[in-house]
Amino acid sequence: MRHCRVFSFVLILQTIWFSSSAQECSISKVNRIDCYPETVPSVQEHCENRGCCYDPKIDANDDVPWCFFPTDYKSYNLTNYKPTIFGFQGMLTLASGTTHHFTKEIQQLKLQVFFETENRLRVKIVDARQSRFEVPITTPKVTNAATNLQYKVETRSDPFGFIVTRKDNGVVILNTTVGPLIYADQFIQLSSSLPTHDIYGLGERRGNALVSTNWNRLLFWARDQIPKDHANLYGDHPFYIGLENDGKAHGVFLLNSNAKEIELQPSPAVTWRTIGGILDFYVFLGPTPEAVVQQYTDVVGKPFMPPYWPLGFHLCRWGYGTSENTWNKVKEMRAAKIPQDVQWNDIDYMQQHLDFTYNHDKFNTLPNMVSDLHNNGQHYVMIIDPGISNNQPKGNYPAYDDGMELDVFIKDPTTMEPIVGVVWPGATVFPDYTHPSIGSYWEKQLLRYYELVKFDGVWIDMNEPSNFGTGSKSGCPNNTLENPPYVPHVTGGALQDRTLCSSAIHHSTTHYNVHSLTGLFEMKATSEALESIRKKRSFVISRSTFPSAGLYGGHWSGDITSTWEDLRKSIVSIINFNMFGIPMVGADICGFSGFTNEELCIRWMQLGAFYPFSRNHNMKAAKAQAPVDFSTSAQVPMRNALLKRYLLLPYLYTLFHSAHVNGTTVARGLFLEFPQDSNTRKIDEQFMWGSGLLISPALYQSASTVNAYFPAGFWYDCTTENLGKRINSNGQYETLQSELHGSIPLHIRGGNIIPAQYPDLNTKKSRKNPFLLLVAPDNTGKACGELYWDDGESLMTENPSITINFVLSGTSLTSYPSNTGYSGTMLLSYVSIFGITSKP
Ligand code: MIG
Repeated sequence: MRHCRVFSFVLILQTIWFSSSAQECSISKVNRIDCYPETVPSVQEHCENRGCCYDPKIDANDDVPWCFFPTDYKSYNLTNYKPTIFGFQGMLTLASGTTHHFTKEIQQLKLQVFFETENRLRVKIVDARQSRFEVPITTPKVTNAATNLQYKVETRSDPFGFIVTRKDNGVVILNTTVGPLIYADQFIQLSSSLPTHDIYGLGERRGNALVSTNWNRLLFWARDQIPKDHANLYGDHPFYIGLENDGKAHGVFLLNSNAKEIELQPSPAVTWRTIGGILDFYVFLGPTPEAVVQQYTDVVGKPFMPPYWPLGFHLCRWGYGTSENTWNKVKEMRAAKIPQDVQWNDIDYMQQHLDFTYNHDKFNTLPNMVSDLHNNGQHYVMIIDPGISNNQPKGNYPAYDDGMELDVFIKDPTTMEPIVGVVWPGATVFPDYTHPSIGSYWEKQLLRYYELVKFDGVWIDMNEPSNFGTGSKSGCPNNTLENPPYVPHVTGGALQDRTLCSSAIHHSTTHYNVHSLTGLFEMKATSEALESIRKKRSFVISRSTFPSAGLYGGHWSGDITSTWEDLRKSIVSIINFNMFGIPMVGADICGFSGFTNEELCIRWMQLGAFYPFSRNHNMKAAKAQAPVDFSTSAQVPMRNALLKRYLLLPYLYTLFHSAHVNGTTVARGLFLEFPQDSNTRKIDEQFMWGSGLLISPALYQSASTVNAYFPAGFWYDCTTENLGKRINSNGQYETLQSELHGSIPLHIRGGNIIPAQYPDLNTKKSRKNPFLLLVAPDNTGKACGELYWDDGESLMTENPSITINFVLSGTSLTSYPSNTGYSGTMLLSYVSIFGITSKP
């Protein structure tokens, strides 16, 4: 066997020798840039037609490119370099005599480099002669170059490449001279070296927090896809954070909504590959990971400020079947004294799955249930899907009739009539959320329904958009949007799989360009409609998201399975969406599909009590999994975990406010908080709330202990069992007790003051209880913290609030109130100072 391999290597070398000069192609395997990303057998001729180097695969499972760019591959040359008021610009011209290796390569490009802030750089490459699709989200307009730049940008002219260096230590953040720029109408590719293997983000995906750089091809195209590894899931977030060796962090964001691949390579390097739009890169210099997230949200927008009530516990399921069953669950929760703020309904509340209707037969008491919720200080959220039935009797279904009148449905490219797919109600058409009239259309529908049922928030599902068929009921035309020269390796194999035709017509462009923006723009329409209907802060949870979605709502991680593996993986979703500027995120507690069991569900309730968005939800066929559906002994740890959440809600709310104002994360991975501590880089089975609270859940079957990592410093146990017990860590693992019927391990980090409030069965009640302070001194005896408070629901434009800073120093604890507009009563009744060794 061994012998054969050596023998075939000899043959390869010969092949290369004959195909191109050995010089150009002698690139070590690790450094190769893929010239033939298609899934096809390796054919020498095909590769050489692209002017690339050929090295046949010996092992089909080998990920090393068999066709790769030679070092002297001709592509664009930079000319007309010229400093501008915002940075510099230049022309990129396809080198003369270059044969077009990719379909419809663009002859001349314009390069614009913006020194937007001292630590934010933007590099934009567009067609010099005609405009191409650009993502219609609002980003900062910068016209003057910033000063005191933390980065340096250099260019190479022939062939074109750019190099971004961190000025203070010379670390090369990006160097695109490692491969050519390819810029064809439907195939754009750029590669760069990476200064580190420690790459985070890039979603939406299932996997570890730390992304592998071992020929790892990540896919981006919104898709209704049960979460599994290596698949493109519901949202598109082409943003990564890199942690450099010394703990500094940078981020790179490609603002592009077309179907994409981002391939991470072991040298390490990255290749961006998109089949439309333009290249529009933002580079963030940090230098802390949190600063990178703040700089990213400076571009895509700061997260919305949630009302207070969604910070409570949410209960949902698909298949309550009747409003009585739904209502009974609420009553059982109350009787069992388990906190609950919000009751939800899934599609079974609707009349034949029609949006903006409810089943007057089975859900006849729905309005009464909602009043009862409101009378008890609780709230109600229901699902809305994008698909609007097109086959109701005329005059009977305004959601369709209004849409036809306003002409807001996505059109079939062949007939120019609304494109028809199949979703829950049967045949449906699809609102074009990019249409200028969509806001008034959508608000009208929601308002009409609001007159029947006084919902408080909206859950938007299926907005990838999902279609049970492929493309449309009548298929898709055969054109270059449906069958592009290159199709990224999207799950399902084709762009139109489980969604609409790529060439379907939107108001000003094609589905090909805006497909992955559907969720984002539906979130915007829904959030704005809710605000104008309720005159209060909106609450929207969406399945599909895109950068800037955090402005309008939150996300749940979709149809995960009731397994221990998915329990563990849920933490990565929480961490990632916080990095994406969407901190209101959770996973279906106890799992969505499959059958949960008592042990798994107890563990999941313990963990889920610390999701920023804490909702138990499952599918129709699965058995009931609300806390009250388990034994009374199981309910004890579930209740206690939720009470602990409610205790800490003032801290969580303060973190959400800080996210809203500063763009910081609410829940974060340890690598984000302790980038200097290399032990944290792989950890994704623990996470933090802000920088003060460490959550170390038990995630394995039959476990009664957790092997938890503690970065250097003081950590104070915050469980009832061991309250105040201190760990003085040098950066070490500790084995923590976590009995199934006990508490989830929680630790307050020395140096923090956590504002808390006596818990209650919902936030309407808990908000009236006295506050407490949990004070955790660091090794110098100091601690500080903050409390943000307001009435929890007024629009932010008319919202009196108060911020109080707390400082422990020496023997005094001082509070410093600021912006004291809030006039409600706030009573502080208890202060707990940890780690005091002698009586004060
Ligand atoms: O085709 O509304 O992810 O949470 O329960 C499935 C029914 C549609 C998918 C959502 C899930 C929801 C379900 N929906």
